[in-house]
Amino acid sequence: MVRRGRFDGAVDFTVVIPLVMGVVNVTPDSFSDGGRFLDPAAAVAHGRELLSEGADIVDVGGESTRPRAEPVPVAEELRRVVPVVEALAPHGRVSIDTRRAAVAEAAIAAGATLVNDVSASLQEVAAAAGVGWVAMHMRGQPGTMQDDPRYDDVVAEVRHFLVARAEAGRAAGVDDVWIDPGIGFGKTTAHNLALLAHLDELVATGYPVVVATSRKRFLGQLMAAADGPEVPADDRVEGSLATATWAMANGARMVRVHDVRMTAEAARVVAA
Ligand code: HH2
Repeated sequence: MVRRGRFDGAVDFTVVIPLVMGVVNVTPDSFSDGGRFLDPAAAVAHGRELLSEGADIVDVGGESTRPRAEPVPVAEELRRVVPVVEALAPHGRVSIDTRRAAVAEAAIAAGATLVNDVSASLQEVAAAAGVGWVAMHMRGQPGTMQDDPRYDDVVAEVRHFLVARAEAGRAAGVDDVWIDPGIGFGKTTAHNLALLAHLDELVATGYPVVVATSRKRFLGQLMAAADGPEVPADDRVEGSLATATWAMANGARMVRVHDVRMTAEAARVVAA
């Protein structure tokens, strides 16, 4: 989002404020908010609250992709997300967080204008509908992706994969292609930190970068006191804001978060 104005009535400024994507998980088992918004009315109310807090887009998902999550039948995923997308679309921009073409298509018909694709394979669906597409990197599948993930050079391998997927998206006819390193998707804490430390290498590809660290497990490890227990998901807000701010300051054009108000405020400050 571009913002123009003056500080202290003296200096003109034009800044590009990174976008904030707010998470609406219509699931019983998401790692941080599972079960809270499974009821469609609760999910819609939550999405509207996130929009009022400054979310530029709300990301509706009906299948948890946390480590060891069980796949959800397509009919159940459709039942969870379509009414929520339909109810939120008149109030703000909506993305659909799915790995399934049928779910993406139904959500687009209900008003979604961005496919947030952790499988990085739905470019044809996005192209056919003329909507945006986020290609995310994942090593393996959610059920097993955290079983000893290994890379020779995580930053180079993730960048190579994402550029190839982004080019496939452009070739399919998607105008609005985003790339996302997939923090926590088949990655150790060291891999996540390497990707965050070298975010500039993804930014340098020229494709706009999305980063989603919000409440993820590596933060629970990093936030823990020496020899202390891992900090639980609900108490990872400060780590989430620190890493979202880091990502924005290093060129991410969108961050996907559970805690929207504070992240939107941080986005405005980072941009300035
Ligand atoms: N992470 C999650 C879900 N969707 N989409 C993108 N583009 N990037 C991500 O890193 C990403 C994502 C996992 O987080 P969450 O939705 O909070 O949990 P769950 O998968 O358990 O529903």
